Amino acid sequence: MDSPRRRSTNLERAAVIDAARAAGADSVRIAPAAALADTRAALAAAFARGDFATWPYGPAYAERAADPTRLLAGARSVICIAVAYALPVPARTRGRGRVSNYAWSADYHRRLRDLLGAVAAHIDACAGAAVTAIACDTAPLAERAFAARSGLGWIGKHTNLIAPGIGSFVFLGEIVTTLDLEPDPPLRKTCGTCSRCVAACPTGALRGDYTIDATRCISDLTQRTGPIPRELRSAIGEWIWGCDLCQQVCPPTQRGRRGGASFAPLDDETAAPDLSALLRLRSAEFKRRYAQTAMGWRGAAVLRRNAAVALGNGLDRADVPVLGTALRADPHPLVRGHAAWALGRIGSPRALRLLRDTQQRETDSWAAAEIAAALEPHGPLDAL
Ligand code: B12
Ligand code: SF4
Ligand code: SF4
Repeated sequence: MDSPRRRSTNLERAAVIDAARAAGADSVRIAPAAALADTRAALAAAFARGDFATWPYGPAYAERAADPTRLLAGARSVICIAVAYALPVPARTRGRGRVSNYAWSADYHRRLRDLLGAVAAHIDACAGAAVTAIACDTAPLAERAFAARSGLGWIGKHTNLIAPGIGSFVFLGEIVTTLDLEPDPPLRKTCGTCSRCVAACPTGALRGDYTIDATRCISDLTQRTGPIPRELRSAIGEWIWGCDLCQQVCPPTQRGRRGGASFAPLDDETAAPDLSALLRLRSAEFKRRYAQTAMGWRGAAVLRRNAAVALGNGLDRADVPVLGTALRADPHPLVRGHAAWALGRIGSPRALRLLRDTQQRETDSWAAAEIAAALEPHGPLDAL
């Protein structure tokens, strides 16, 4: 690799792919780094529709994400890698929440960064110069679009990249380089007439035309820091971080390869947390148990809020006392307000009494409004 700008030989291309595989990539393909005009337009259209209104994305992000030369001046190639992470889902048990498979083990951002960094360092050493930049989730790069362009997979109606033989439970990562590596062709595949993911989505986030209203996606709802819109709370079910429903029903994903043992849950509480315990989670325990996973970036109060919603959806009167304690004593109005909603959803006489008793004492106006809303009659559930 004496001249970073010339088209690589097959040997150099093979060396890059071998290095990525040796570092742990399950699949590696290469795309040209030329800007993707149709992706820029697709991103801009999605942002204009408000599909990503909860994210700080706009026209400037669309420009940057569609053009790898914004990440690395003179970029010629994007080495796209996929790492499989799917493992069998624990049996569902009453009182336990659901966590998306991607967040069960050590945070994938760090793992992918290590993998990509090792390959990039190898390429730089061979080139005798710094010719790489890496991206995984945090850099402004349309990762799925470049992965699709490289033929790493195709984008399904659930909007995730589906890698042949592996499915969509893959993390993506990219090494952008000024090396001119021989690119791979894109796959010519679509979902055809299948629309199982669209039917499986409980919030109607998927439109079926390969776009998503991310503001309705449970993955977004469980990760945002503010209140979850009331009308979407019941559709969240017991998910307390992320959601896998659209991928679990996806045929090529069901047939796909499993991830390695290092993606196994850190412990039972990580993959299927006890919801009552999660509702009482405090900072020290949060740091010990969750800070090293992908659930670690929003803090303990967000997980307590999510536990409150999941307990409300469990409709179990046995959970009224723990929700009552959160309603009266949680330090965060966000948690108190969602606990109020959960008690209203359970709607037992004791739950309603707790709401009434707390109503006058609540000092936060948003939480007080939640208590008032929870005490309003809400149809058939009142009869439970
Ligand atoms: C913001 C974000 C989210 C948001 C929005 C998700 C979304 N669908 O965009 C939320 C919080 C909802 C989310 C959820 C999840 N995410 Co996320 N997320 C991202 C992030 C940081 C940015 C995505 C983005 O820019 N979205 C904006 C949309 C408009 O752009 P896009 O998806 O990149 O590209 C679409 C369009 O541009 C269009 N498109 C592109 N080119 C073209 C060309 C033409 C002609 C047309 C018509 C369309 C078109 O198709 C693409 C797919 O829809 C990426 C990392 C990254 N930088 O890419 C990870 C990423 C997409 N997420 C990932 C994962 C794992 C997830 C979850 C599975 C986690 C979970 N289980 O909860 C879910 C999946 C939910 C779902 N059904 O999509 C992986 C996806 C892996 C894969 N196999 O595709 C990524 C790539 C992270 C990574 N490095 O591995 N995520
Ligand atoms: S992750 Fe869940 S909520 Fe989001 S689109 Fe898929 S099924 Fe719908
Ligand atoms: S479930 Fe069907 S429509 Fe949805 S992504 Fe998978 S193959 Fe495509």
